[in-house]
Amino acid sequence: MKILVLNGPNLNLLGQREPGIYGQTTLAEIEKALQQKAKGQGNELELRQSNIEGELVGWIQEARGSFDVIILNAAAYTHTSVALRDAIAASGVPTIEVHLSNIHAREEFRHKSLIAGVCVGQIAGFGANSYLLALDAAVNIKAKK
Ligand code: CA2
Repeated sequence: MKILVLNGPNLNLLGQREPGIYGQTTLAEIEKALQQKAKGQGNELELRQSNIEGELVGWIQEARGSFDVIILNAAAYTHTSVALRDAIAASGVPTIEVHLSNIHAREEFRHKSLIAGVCVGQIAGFGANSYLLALDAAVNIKAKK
């Protein structure tokens, strides 16, 4: 199975700033752990990060026909982007929403996810492990198909 892992704005700074909220693990370290786990599962991963909303939209559109599942941490765009929501719905690729922090236990503006309604499910609050749990969920989605 082919899985596309997308990370949104500022996640490239992980482990370098605000370790109190987002932990000390860098994005490169998360990606390495994901690659290792995916290899063990026999899955193929492609990992991308962008600070640009339109770039994320383009990647989601292009995923149709090329990827079986998308794992997406849309970061701040989670709470603002109708464009990302529409792209997920249009692509038809099952998408798992991921967050490092528990967005429901934080500021009120983070409680609302505009993408949640078009995703298969949401994994939030487990730090870097949220991504690894999402890989398990991806395998489960595929197995059910
Ligand atoms: O908890 C998550 O994974 C978030 O998607 C992270 C976003 C935030 O806007 C969402 O509400 C929840 C923020 C990502 C910014 O990451 C940084 C990492 C290090 C330093 C500064 C920002």
